[in-house]
Amino acid sequence: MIAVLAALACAMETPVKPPAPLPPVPSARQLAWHDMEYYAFVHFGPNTFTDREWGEGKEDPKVFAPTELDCRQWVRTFKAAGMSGVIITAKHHDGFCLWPSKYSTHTVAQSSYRGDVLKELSDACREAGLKFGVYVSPWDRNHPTYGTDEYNEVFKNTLREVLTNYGPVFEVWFDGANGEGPNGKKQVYDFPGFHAVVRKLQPQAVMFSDAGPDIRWVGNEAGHSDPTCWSTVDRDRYVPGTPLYAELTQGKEGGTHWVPAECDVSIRPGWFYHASQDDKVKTPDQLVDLWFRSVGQNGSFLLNVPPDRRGLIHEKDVLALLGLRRKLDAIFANDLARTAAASSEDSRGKGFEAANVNDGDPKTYFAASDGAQSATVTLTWPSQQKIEVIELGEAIALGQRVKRFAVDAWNGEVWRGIAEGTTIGRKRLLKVSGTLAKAVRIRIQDSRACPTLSTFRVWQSR
Ligand code: FUL
Repeated sequence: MIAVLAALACAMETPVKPPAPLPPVPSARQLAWHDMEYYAFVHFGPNTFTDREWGEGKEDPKVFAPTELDCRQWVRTFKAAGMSGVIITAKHHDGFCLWPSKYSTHTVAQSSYRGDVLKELSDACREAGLKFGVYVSPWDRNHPTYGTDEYNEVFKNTLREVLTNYGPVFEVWFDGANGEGPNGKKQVYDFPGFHAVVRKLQPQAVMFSDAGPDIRWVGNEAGHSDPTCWSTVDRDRYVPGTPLYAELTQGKEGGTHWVPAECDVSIRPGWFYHASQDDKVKTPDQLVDLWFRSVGQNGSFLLNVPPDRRGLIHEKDVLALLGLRRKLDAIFANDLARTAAASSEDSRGKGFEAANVNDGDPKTYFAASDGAQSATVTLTWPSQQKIEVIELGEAIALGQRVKRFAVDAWNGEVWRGIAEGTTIGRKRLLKVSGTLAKAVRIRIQDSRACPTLSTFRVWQSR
């Protein structure tokens, strides 16, 4: 008897082990990137002044002539909009460098503007606490060595400049476009060599392309993923410039590598500023919709906001960005889950209880027992609530697991289905427009391994 009691006491004290990770899992740099969620894209260069989208590289660099360039105005705007960072076209396909590169004669140094845009922007970001990232186009329609092996060395040297002189870089954006150079030749890129330079100089930076290695293009330039969105793909099937569109949008269940989706889109029809598009800036409502279809579908939202010929973010774009912020603040006004009692019969034990989903701490999570492929977590209030949005999130550090789920509401008498879906991933947002409920529950119906849930929020809007 005593032995049995002792064994029992010992069993009770033994902490419950966390679920084993389900590979592939995100790297530390990818986890940090996931948390950035929403950041700005900036297309700026000679195209801004020639009214083009793809410059030919033959433009006189003097056309680049912003009259009131103020990167602090950009960063102030992005910060007020709630963005976490900026990625700028340090070099677009026309080859023009926004910094005075030693390896090109087509740069700000030869332009009418003699400053260093990368320096101004990276300084402004540091002051404001925003992260700084760079788009460096491998395709270069200006450089005389393009199409030869020598160009790969030139490109590595330009990367070295950009990655050494402007402080920490959170993301390096490699575009997939690969056309002819000034000599009509195509380039065979040394991507392994480019990647090695980035890893050496900015080990915390994630690299983007339609083949990763760290972050993938979402397969469209419309700013959304798919309601089914896995952070995994069979990465080795991809080479930059040969996208597998549908797979990029949905990812692949059971894919070999963790390469999450980034949803890029412009706030205007073009990536560069065109005065003729001043009346075509996306509305706050359109941007809210994209928020739900990017951030709310396990992606990040990379929203392009192109500076105008003054070198400022145009008033109309500022209004749209602040309008989006106001709407998001109103939608995500009050997390009712914080006042609910969380329960589940499926917890794997101490440390992994249902209460971890609504404690406001994304690091703690609910987890089911090993071998389970389903689980239910319920939030209950003493009185009826009116709810607009459900937010779910998995403990993605352990891998993406959930394949199918449903959400139900209890009106005091019956449970009624209010939402259902496939994947969850880092964040899944579900609109449930004014549902009245005394309790809500998520039923995870299928999962690749025992399900985890770090977040279950229930938003009341104002
Ligand atoms: C594309 C480029 O060709 C466009 O000019 C733009 O930079 C967009 C974000 O990526 O592939």
